[in-house]
Amino acid sequence: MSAVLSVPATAPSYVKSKNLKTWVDQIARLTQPDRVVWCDGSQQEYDRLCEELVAAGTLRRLSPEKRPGSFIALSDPSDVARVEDRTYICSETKDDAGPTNNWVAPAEMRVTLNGLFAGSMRGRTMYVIPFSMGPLGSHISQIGVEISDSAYVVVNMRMMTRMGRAAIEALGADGEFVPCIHSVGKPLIGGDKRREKDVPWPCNPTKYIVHFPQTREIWSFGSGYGGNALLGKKCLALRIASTMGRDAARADGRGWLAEHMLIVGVTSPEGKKYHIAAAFPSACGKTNFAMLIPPPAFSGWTVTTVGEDIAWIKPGSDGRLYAINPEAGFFGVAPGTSEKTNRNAMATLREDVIFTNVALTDDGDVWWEGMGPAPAHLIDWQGNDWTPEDGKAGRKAAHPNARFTVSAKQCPVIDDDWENPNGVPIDAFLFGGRRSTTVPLVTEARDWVEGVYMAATMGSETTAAQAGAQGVLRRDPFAMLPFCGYHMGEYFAHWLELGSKLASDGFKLPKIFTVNWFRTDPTGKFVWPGFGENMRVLKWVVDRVEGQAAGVEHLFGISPRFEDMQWTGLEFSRAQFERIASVDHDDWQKEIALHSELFDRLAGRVPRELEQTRRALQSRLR
Ligand code: SAT
Ligand code: MN
Repeated sequence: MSAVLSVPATAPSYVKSKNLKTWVDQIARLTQPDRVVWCDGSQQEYDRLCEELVAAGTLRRLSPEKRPGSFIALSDPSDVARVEDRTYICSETKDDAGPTNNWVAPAEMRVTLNGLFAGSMRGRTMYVIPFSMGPLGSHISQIGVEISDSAYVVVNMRMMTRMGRAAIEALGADGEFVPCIHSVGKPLIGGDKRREKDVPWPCNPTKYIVHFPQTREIWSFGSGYGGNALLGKKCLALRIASTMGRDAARADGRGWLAEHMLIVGVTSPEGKKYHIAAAFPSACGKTNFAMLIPPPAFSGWTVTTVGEDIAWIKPGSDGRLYAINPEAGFFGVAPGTSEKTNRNAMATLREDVIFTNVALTDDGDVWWEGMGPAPAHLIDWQGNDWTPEDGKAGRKAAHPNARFTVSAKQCPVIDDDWENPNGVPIDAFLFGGRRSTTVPLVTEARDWVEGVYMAATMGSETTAAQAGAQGVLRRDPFAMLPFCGYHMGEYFAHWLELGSKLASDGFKLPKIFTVNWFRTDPTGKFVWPGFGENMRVLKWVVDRVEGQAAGVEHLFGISPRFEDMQWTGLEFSRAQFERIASVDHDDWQKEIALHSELFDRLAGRVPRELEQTRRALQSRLR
């Protein structure tokens, strides 16, 4: 059982780190909780907290027959996605954060945060949540400790990370940890007079998601939603870790990469295994791609999941780049997931899942748009009655950014090496945005610089994963726009420098490709079937890695012709292929203007090689 302690917090005897104890005391003095609980990560603790969350109305237990061990949470309607405009990188200088991040001077932000957090946990329990990003005790893992007043955060963190006593033991007496402070806000919500215990999803209209890269601290206020509240994920494993990887380059001349990438293993019928890391913006199908089931015509090929959201990538001692998945669970988008689109995800979700903002069926199960035919009656994500008539009127039963939280171990195609502390060797990087026009199905970069250019200038139409308008085309370099913890121009330079350093050290660098599954026809329908059929693209990619597939050079890289891809088992005509593979000069004139716009925005910090690549592309267009 976890230790329940009164304030001041006496830590359990297995906590050896003085720094940790001092910091916990300090935060308890600031936030003034009624009690402090050190989380040990045990099953009993998880079960007890789930019971408490059920009693508080935050969680509802699903049918033990239909969905054993599972729960549904319905959030406050104002707290359903990451809040990018409330997310800050508080580096010493504004220039360090760069023009794509919000910045406030650290000292000023500390004053604001101290004001918000002072007494913010009064009447509440403060949980101390130790966790490891990466396998426990591995040399490449990072320990974090999240302090939170949300039990929902505790139970989600237990699935998403290696959480509890073992992380404290890995920290030992002198280990370093990333301090993460999270509060959903003050007990009285938004000025109304309900008691906190009557509010099933406490949160605050004021939200701040703040990173201090220099001191490697995270402070998050006001939101209980995944990416804003589970601080090991985007905040630590991407924003803080990306700065760690850059800082490491200053020390060893190489450094490493923290990327918004899934990692898959692809095994050929001959038994040769490849590993691909692929970056897509949030809610663009990373989870589906990570669990891809090859179509029948590809019998003998298997795809296994190493990770579905984040990759940490480091140079190995054998001249290759290795990637690990720092997470232990999946926080995936539910809508659109079905037996047809992602059978492996559906199998992963059979039991022991926390669903957030999906719809509840009358028999105690879950439903969401895209799962299959809608039942005659549901409780929607806002707790209201819902019938298919409402659906026809355009009211969604599940929020478009509804999520599932589940342990990666439950995935039927989890890769044997998914917890290998050395990671897996990467053969290719894929970068893909959501583009209804312009960008062809797949293009190989001719070299590292051209690949970095493709990734740097990537655009994507926005989704429900971030608060704000959907379907707006924006530049999302490397799918890292909301997740890079320092100046984006410097991030490009880090990629380029790592590549050239490793090349001169005799490394075999992964090939770089850009992909787009999302081209539409004039009626707005996707032309490419996607999902399992993406195996056809994967095969072309691994054949290119082997030097075995043909393609043609065009404006900005090499793409397959119709006859260069395998079509058995799919009715897909040359004309359809043309729709998703064409490179239109007028479209590319407009596209390259958007590249220039991005580079202008990063004024003076875009590496020379990328400027040259843009100019070369421009002159080929003329
Ligand atoms: O909300 S999360 O950041 O955890 C998921 C995502 O938007 O990619
Ligand atoms: Mn993501």
